[in-house]
Amino acid sequence: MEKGHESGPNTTAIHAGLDPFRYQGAVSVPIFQTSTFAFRSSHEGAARFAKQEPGYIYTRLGNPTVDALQEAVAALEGGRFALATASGMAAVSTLYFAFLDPGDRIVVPGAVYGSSRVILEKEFSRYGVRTTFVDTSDEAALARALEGGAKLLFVETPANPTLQCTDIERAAEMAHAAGALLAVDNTFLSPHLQRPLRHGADIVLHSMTKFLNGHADVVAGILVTSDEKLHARLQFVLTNLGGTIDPHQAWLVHRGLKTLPMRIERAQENALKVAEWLVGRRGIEWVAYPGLPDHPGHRLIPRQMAGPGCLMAFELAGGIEAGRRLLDAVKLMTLAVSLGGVETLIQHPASMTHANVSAEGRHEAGITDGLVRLSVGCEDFEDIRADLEQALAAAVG
Ligand code: LCS
Repeated sequence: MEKGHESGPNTTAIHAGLDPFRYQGAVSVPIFQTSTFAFRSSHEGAARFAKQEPGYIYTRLGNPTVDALQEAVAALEGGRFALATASGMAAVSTLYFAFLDPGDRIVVPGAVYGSSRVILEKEFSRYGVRTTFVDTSDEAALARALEGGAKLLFVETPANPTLQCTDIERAAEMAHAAGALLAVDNTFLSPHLQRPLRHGADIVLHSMTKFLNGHADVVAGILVTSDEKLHARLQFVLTNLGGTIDPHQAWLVHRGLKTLPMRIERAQENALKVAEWLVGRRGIEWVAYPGLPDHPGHRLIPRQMAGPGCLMAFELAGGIEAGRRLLDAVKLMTLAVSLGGVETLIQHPASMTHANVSAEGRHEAGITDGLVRLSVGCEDFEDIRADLEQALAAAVG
């Protein structure tokens, strides 16, 4: 290939992290299902521990299958380093543990994944970490929240489940001016549609349970950065606290990753059609989807997002009762939490993913009781539409 040629997203997803001739020509990276690695001599063991010689020691500290996945995700995010974790929450808690000391302040949107919020309120508060919740899509409010300085600004964009979008470049400028690091949870879009490091974020994390794996069969997470010091800090905390990924889990995610661009493109095409079909339909109060021109996040396409993604939220006339009837009436769509798989999933955040957030917290974050979240998958659009149509008829008549 000519000098300076940069691989496209499909090529990167399929080939990054794989060198068949490293493993006897194996085109799929082998699963190194081993907890520990033998040393040829006491000298070699000591040299590996002292980092004087390369080589594996123990799977919590490093494993070839895990390395292949980390290389691939780092390449997709345009980052230098990645650390795969046992779950998305292991990535979030590693981030918090790595950078928050007693007395430090973290600024986060009220609308984040329920557990990312709850561990700050219930656990990190025990160590004297202070949390300020703010709508990070509102620049004036974000500037006020960062007054007086902070250690970490942690943004989810689009946010779970309200789909509020935050301008990453502005957030990075404001965070850095306040002396804070910017970490972005990129789970909702994946690196195929958004690469926060390019826009000034210091760290990107994912629940790989979602789009990166894409097949609803693994729980995993990852942390990506281009900063060697931040990586070293995250690695120290992750490998010592122990939220590392298992090689088999890593292999499954790596397999799923290869079709990431294709899955996202297909599901996103469906999502746009579903959102357009829902708007103005009888019984639908509003639809929140960044692909709709009236969504406040729409202005960030294509500046920071290559597309609006596959998630949307909508509110039914008749609130929570109508929402329950809808969830009970779906036939093709699956009533389940999680998102980002090939199958369309529907759920009710107030009673499910965000039930652990107080009613007041949900209210402030815009998570209304009647909000229904849809993760549109790769099925045929006409089948999704027909299912929605019959379920809506059952819910709102
Ligand atoms: N970050 C985001 C944006 C998420 O949506 C989730 C999980 C996590 C982090 C945590 O990842 P996990 O540990 O589950 O891999 N979100 C879920 C959701 O919306 N429904 O079920 C899980």
